[in-house]
Amino acid sequence: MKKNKFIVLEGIEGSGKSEMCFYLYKILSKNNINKVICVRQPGGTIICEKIRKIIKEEIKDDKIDKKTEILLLYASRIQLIENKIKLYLKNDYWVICDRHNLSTMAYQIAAEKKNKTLIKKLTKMLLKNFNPYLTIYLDVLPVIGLNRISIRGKLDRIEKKGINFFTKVRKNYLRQIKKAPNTFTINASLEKQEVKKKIKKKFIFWLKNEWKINEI
Ligand code: Z5A
Repeated sequence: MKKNKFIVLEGIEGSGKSEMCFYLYKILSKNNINKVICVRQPGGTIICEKIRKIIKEEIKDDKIDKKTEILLLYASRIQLIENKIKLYLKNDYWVICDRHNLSTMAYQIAAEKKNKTLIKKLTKMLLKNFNPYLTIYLDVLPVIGLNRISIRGKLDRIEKKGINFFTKVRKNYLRQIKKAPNTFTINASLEKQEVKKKIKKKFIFWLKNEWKINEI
């Protein structure tokens, strides 16, 4: 796999990805690595944020088709990669991304198994060999993750799908993670400080070994 500074966080809702993206950012900046950006999928550019809104919204009198959803996710992903991520990587930035292709493998295959072939074809055609050099999977039990986000407030279209759906999503993640290179899993059902401690330890080990950053 080609070495790059593209790092992805994956996990179901309430696993703590958004917070941990900023935690990685902080770890890097504490170590004088200041060329870092955080982005999310779907989203991350003006066009991608518009696509995100369509994906997440519940639209009265119209229902998004499962294939439309997949195509929108890839449209947003490619837009973000080509117009932002690659440019920043080229300028020697670290790019920390909240979700990437494994999300589609986990969510859209849980929504409809027969779309696996389409997803694989789109991955091959559109992403080619462009992969994150590190993926951190935050593994939370669906009951815990859903409880965290229900405390937070109103649920969106996908969040409303319920425990059975998220149990399938998690199963897909665990299956994919086993096959994915350069990945580590963190038990994200634990208390926040404990999760941070585990991430810090593994991330710093990775930086020292993969990037030979010794001063960390
Ligand atoms: N989606 C898809 O279907 N296919 C795809 O290919 C892609 C995405 C790329 C994006 O919405 C939606 O798109 C998502 C999947 C779908 N749908 N859903 N549902 P999003 O960005 O709004 O959703 P999200 O990515 O899951 O974000 P989230 O719900 O905010 O979860 P999070 O980022 O993992 O967690 P967080 O925001 O950091 O924390 C959530 C809350 O839990 C917050 O109040 C924290 O303080 C709390 N938290 C976090 N960790 C802990 C611990 N350890 N203990 C206690 N409380 C905690």
